[in-house]
Amino acid sequence: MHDPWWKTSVAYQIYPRSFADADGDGVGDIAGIVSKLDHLADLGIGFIWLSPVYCSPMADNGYDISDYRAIAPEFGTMVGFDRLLAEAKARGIGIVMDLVVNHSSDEHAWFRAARESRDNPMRDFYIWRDPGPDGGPPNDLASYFGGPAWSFDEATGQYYFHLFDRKQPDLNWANPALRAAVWEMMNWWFDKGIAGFRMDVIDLIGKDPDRGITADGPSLFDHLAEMQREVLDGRDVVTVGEAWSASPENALRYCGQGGALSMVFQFSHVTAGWDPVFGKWTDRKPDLVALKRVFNAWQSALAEEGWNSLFWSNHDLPRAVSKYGDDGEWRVRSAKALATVLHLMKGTPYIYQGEEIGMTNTRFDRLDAFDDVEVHGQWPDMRARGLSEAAFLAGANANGRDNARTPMQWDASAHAGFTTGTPWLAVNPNYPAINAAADRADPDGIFAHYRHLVALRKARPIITHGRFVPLAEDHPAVWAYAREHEGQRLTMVANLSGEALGFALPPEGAVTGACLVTNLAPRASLAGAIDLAPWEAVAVLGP
Ligand code: TEU
Repeated sequence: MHDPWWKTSVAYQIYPRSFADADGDGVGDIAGIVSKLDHLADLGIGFIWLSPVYCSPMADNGYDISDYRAIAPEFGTMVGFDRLLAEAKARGIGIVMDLVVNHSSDEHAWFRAARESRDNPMRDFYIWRDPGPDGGPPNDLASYFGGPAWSFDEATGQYYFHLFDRKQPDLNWANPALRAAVWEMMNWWFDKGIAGFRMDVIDLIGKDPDRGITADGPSLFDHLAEMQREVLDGRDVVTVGEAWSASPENALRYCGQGGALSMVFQFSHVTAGWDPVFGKWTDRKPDLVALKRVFNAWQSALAEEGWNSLFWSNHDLPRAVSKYGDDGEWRVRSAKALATVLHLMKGTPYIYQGEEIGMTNTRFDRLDAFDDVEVHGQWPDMRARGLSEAAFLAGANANGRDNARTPMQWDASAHAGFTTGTPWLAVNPNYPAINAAADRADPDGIFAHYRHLVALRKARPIITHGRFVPLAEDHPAVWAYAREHEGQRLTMVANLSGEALGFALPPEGAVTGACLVTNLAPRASLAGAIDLAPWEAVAVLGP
C-alpha cells in the first residue's frame, strides 16, 4: 500500500495579510501569493495551509468570517482564488483552506438574522442564554481574548456566547441545521478542488457551556464522525484539526484508525513553557529537557497509529528562531539546527512563512503599537492578576501574535518588497539583512537547508516510516534521536546551545555511513564521544 500524499509532503503556511501585496494597498493578497508560487515550488512543498481569505470585517484578521463562500475584497476575488488553485496545482501544490466554524463573524447573515428576535429561525444557529440571577452573564466562562465569554444583546435581552472576541459569536453545534450548513459549505469547497482543511479550534465544537465545558466536550467526536460521513469519506484530502486540548491520550480519537482527521495540531510543546498564572504573557525561556520529553511522548503515542504534525511556529506563535534558537549571533546556524531537529521526526512538517529564511520576531516599544485583538483583550485581565505593564509588554514581545505576523521579507527594497504602499503592520527593521533574495543567493543559506530537508523527506522512506528512538533525553543542551527502518539507521544530533560541548552518544545511536544533513562540516560517523560546535546539527544514515 502506498502512502497518502500528505505523509511524504511538507506543508507551508501562508498568512495572506502578510505574505505578498500585489495591488499596493499594504495588505497581502491572492494575486501576491500567485506571484510567489515559484518560491514555494522551489522549496518543494506539497501543500499550502492558507489562513482565512474569506469575507470578514477582520476583527481577528479573517478568523471572523462573514461569508464562507466569498473572498474578502482586500484579498481578491473568487476568480483570483480559482487561478491560485490552478497555478498551485500546476506546480504540484495543493491548497488547504482554513475552516473556522467554532464561530462566525457577528456580521455574518446568520448572526444578523439571529439577533433580530428571539423567534427568528436563525436564532438557534448561535448560543443564547438569559442573564444570570444578578442580571449579569449566565456563568463565569472567560473568553480566550480576555473578559467574559458572554455579551449582552440589548435588543433581545439575552446573552450570546463567544469564546473569542465579541465579534466572533460561537456557532451552536448542537443544532443539526447548523451542522448541515457546515457540511454543505465544506463539500462546496472540496468540489472546487481544494486539497483539504485546517480546522480552527476544532476541539471546541463539542462544548457544553452550561456545564462550563469548552474544550474536548461531550459531543466533539460525534460531530467529527458526522463530518466524516457527510463530507470526508471517499475523498483523498488532508485534514488537520487545531486542538489545544489534544493529549497523547486522546489523539488517536482524532487521527487513529477510524478517526475523522489526518492529524491534529497539538500544542504541548508550546504550553510546556507557559507560566501557571500569566500563561504566555511572560518572557520565559523554554526548558530543553521538557521540550524534548513532549516531542518524544508524541512520537511514541502515534508511533503505530495516527500521525503527527510537526511545527515550531505559526501565525499565533513566536518565530521559531527567536523562541527556540538564537536570533542574534547564531541566527543562521540555529535556524538550520531547529529545522533539522523537526524535519527528521516522524510526521508532516509545517513551515510558517518566513521561517525558511530565518525571519525573527519584531519588537514593539509600547502596547498601543500592537494591532492584535488578543494583546488588547488580555492586558486588562493580566493587570488584574497583578502583572506590571513592563512585564506584560515583555511577555507580549516574547509570545504575542503580531511579533510573528510582520510582512514577509522578500528583498532589501522599501518595505522588504512586500508592498509598494504602506504595510498594515510595519516590516521588521532587520529586512535589509534578512530577506529571501539575500538568503536564497547563498548556497549555505537557510532556504537551501530547508529545501534539502524537504527533498530528503520525499527521497528517504526512513524519514516517513522509521521507528523513532529518543536518545539522551535528559541532556540539558543536546537533542538526539535515531530513526530505524528496514535495517537502516539514521541518527540526528544537535547542540541547541551557543557553547561548544562534548557529547557522549549512547551506543543505540552509533552510526557510520553518509552524512545526510549538516549545518557545518559533514561527518561520516556518529559514535561515542562527539565534539559539537555551537548550534551544530548533523544527521548520518548508515546500514
Ligand atoms: O487560535 C486558537 C487559539 O486558541 C489562539 O487564539 C490561542 O488562544 C492564542 O493564540 C494563544 O494565546 C485559532 C487561530 O489560529 C487564531 O488565529 C484565531 O484568533 C482563533 O483561533 C480564533 O479563531
